[in-house]
Amino acid sequence: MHHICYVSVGSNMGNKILNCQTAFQHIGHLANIQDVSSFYHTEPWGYIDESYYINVVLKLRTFITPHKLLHEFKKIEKLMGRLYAKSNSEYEARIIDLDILFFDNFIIDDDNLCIPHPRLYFRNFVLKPLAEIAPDLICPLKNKSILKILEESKDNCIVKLYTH
Ligand code: PH2
Ligand code: MG
Ligand code: MG
Repeated sequence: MHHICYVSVGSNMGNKILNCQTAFQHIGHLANIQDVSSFYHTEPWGYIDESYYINVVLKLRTFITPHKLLHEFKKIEKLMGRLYAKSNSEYEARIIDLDILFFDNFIIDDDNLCIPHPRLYFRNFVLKPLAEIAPDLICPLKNKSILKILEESKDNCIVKLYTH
């Protein structure tokens, strides 16, 4: 049985575009990348940082379980040199961040994994690229389309299409 999964990819350190592309290569060994949104240049959400992010959303087709995918994503983040703070309650700059947004219409809420991603509704850096590739996707928790969730979003952080 295959699964369809949406993933948020973000970087705000070093060569951000290259970091995202390197992550795509690693992800390509775990899943078939079916779609890639545009790259977006985004204001840090939830904390103050001078370094804007590059954010992008992927659509994946995969045969592995959500927990296995999470585990593999953590391995990719470490392999790419991401450092983790002692505290996990504060945001900080990162080389790469891979977050599972949706996994089929699964609803998971355990110690390690929460799907749909619990903060996606408040984050235009996720909703804008996601709405570009999956406007009609229905969130199984809200029973609303991504486009509708984006329209109702109150986030006013800057999210701009990245142009070279
Ligand atoms: N990720 C965060 C916190 N804030 N802001 C932007 N613009 N992009 C991100 O990917 C991001 C963030 C936590 O993972
Ligand atoms: Mg994140
Ligand atoms: Mg993360």
